[in-house]
Amino acid sequence: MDIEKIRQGNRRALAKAITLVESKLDSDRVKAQAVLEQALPYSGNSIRIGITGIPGVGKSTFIETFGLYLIAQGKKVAVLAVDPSSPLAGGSILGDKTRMEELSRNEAAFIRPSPSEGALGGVAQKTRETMLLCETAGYDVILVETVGVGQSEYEVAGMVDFFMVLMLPNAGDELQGIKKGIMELADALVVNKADGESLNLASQTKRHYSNAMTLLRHSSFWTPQVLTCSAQENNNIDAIWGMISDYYIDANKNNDFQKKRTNQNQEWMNKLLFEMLELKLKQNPEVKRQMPELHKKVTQGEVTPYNAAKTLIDLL
Ligand SMILES: Nc1nc2c(ncn2[C@@H]2O[C@H](COP(=O)(O)OP(=O)(O)OP(=O)(O)O)[C@@H](O)[C@H]2O)c(=O)[nH]1
Ligand SMILES: [Mg+2]
Repeated sequence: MDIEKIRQGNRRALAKAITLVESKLDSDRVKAQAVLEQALPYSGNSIRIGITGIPGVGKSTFIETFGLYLIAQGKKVAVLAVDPSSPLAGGSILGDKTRMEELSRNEAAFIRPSPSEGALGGVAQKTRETMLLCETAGYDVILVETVGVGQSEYEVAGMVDFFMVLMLPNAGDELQGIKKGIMELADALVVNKADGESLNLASQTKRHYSNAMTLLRHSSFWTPQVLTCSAQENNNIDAIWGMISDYYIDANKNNDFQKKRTNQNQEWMNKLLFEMLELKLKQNPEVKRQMPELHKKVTQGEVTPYNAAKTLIDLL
């Protein structure tokens, strides 16, 4: 694998490296890790932005408009997706490239649909690694899209610098199916579709969430913002980039930017470690052999659950 070609912005080389990273073969995994270690010194120079929201809120439309705006500012933009709902290759998010037609045709944009379900670390692992490759290829802004249902929002929040939740303009709609936990992770709530007849409603919704947000715990140097925009009419998109730029400046003041990434990496490493441990345990032939027997003994009250677990773990 030619890291130089990736660095020069060769799209084919980048796509090839991503395919390697996404491969399910154990032999490819080893190769992929070698490529990633070569890429590491050149990665990290981007701002990573997570975008979530319920189906239909306008994520794809927003990414099209926002991505084109960033490109007009001279940025190179990569769009990745974490879509746990679609185990089929290709995923469903970003499948609708029609909503990102102009962006997908732009030379300064790189759009990659969600990988199919991965082994260790799942889809999130592959997206993290793809992100590093995109950075090596010189993409300045990485947009990671996920649909706001399930667990993937938490995974995306854990891999980006700035996490944004798109909302619909109808206040009172009990947080619009967005869990409170997600609100706590959000660096910004953006009420999309603030246009036409929804303009007033969007302002009301903004006030509603501004109030709601002040009640939430936020363990960060940054005070989450609530904004409105229209992805369709290209309104207030510049304000959103302005906010993220402010965040970047704030985050760099006390080295919080790097600290956040370091924490994310360490947490991820620990998560992988436990996953690997579990896998090793499950694959151990002696564990496999003794497990059913021990289950039975626990059921029959002959062995305590503690001792049964200890017996198995001691086999490793
Ligand atoms: N009025 C208005 N409509 C919008 C805006 N943004 C998106 N839409 C419309 O809302 C619908 C859904 O937009 P998408 O961008 O596909 O939404 P999404 O969040 O990507 O949806 P999923 O991919 O299904 O999760 C489309 O019909 C868009 O044209 C906006 O700013 N204003
Ligand atoms: Mg979409």
